[in-house]
Amino acid sequence: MKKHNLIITLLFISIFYACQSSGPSFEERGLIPVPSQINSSRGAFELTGSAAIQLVGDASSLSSVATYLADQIRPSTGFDLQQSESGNIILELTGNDLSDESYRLEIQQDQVKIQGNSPAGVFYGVQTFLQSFPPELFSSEKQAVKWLAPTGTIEDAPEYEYRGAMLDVARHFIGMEDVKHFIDQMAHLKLNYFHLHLTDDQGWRIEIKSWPKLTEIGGSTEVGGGESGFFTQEDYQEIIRYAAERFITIVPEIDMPGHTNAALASYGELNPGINLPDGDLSTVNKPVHGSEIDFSSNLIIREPAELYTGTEVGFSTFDTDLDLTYQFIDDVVRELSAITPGDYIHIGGDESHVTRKDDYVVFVEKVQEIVQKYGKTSIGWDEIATAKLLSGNIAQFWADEENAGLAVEQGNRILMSPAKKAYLDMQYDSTSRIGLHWAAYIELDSAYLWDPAQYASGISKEDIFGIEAPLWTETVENRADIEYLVFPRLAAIAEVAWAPANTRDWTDFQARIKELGKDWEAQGIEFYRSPKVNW
Ligand code: TNX
Repeated sequence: MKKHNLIITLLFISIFYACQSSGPSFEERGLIPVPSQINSSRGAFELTGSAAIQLVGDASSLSSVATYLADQIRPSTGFDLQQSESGNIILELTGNDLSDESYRLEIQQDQVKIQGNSPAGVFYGVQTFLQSFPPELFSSEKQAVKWLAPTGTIEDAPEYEYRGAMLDVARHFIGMEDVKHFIDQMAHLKLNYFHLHLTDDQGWRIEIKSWPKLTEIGGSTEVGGGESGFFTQEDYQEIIRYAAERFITIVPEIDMPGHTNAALASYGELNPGINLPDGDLSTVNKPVHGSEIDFSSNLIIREPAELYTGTEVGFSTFDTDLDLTYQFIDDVVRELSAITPGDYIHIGGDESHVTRKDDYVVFVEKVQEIVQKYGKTSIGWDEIATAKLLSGNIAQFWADEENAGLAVEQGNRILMSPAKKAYLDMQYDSTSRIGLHWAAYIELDSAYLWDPAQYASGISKEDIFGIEAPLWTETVENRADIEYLVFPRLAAIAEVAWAPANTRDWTDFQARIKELGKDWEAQGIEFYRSPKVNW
């Protein structure tokens, strides 16, 4: 009889737990980037049509987060979440520190609470909350699914302040809808800076009203000579707003003094043709497309360069001795700064192979001053550290450890984008249908398995401003190409940037990315099925 009782009791206990744990745990939901701390309780929260959002704290600064959450949930569930004082999904601003991106997410059976000291923190809590539901949540069409999220508490904060991705819209122009799609995915991965590579030899993609031919002529073509385009200043501001709603700051790049053929094709008067080493014509480089030199009089005849649709670079340069060059840059930086709310302007500075070294240094120093004059801080590729950097300026490490070291020695911080790990345009392996491989083949495990603070000698944790994954588009023409190279690797880089190295684990990531893959499938994203994952 006693034994009988025990069996019945055990039966009840197991039925109780079976009912409680009616959904997967957080661990099984595949949260990426991995949160700092997860405490699972065995239960589930069910999202239903009667759910509503309650704002606590400064409601005005949270209302855009609430709108975002409702917009994300509506298509797949059909629920139209309203704001209500008794809502069971509570978004709470617990402090007033905009630089604090941490959050706390508590899911109970009948209530959800997402707290942060800044709206960004609350927003990241919302991202984790969304990832806690079945993948169908991310579908754009209504799904017949029981919307269960596991109960428990998550406390989380990012390791690095700058977590970015870059899109090269110069080599191939990438239009508004694809840019927004890219931003949407960045937001899901808690990335907060979006670097737009707006100009290069093959195209100038941002309208500058005082120099209209930049886009009329310089924006008229792209790699391969296909149909291209550019962003008007209004388009650009639409991107800024769309990103800002997702707590993403735009970093616009004007690449110079090299990578400037599109500008030199638009305005012949800027085209040096040549860097004249005072009178010594024997060491003169060949004129840059279009301009000519009259060797008898030592005179440069400035003509527009030809538009360029190839992929080899390193042949173009601004004339670093020409006053007009700096007037031009002043106009560009002035117009761009006026429509860029973020702190940073990226000044490029890479691969200026036909600019003489001394000229390059003078140029970078002058351009930094112009950027500072308009209230912004410069970021530049690691070569800029060969110049004297202004305090607070950032060097973006992509290839040269020595350059990055020069920046650290000057007391400047580093944005880590080592090409061998973080370049999204590198092929996965020799069979990848697009991509380059000059730096490395980068399979998913390689993109994941590195620690920015250990990667390069002379760069330690305190020197690192953040991590960025650039997508160069020499071989990328459309959304399918973008998706193939960016996913799943961007998720790996996002976790490298968000989670401390000692909380990351490749085996665990393999299991979680499989779940995230289902979210991508629900959105119709054609990601690369890396053989490193059992999808
Ligand atoms: C190097 S990275 C470049 C780009 C190319 C890229 C291709 C850097 C600062 N310069 O101009 O698009 O390689 O991977």
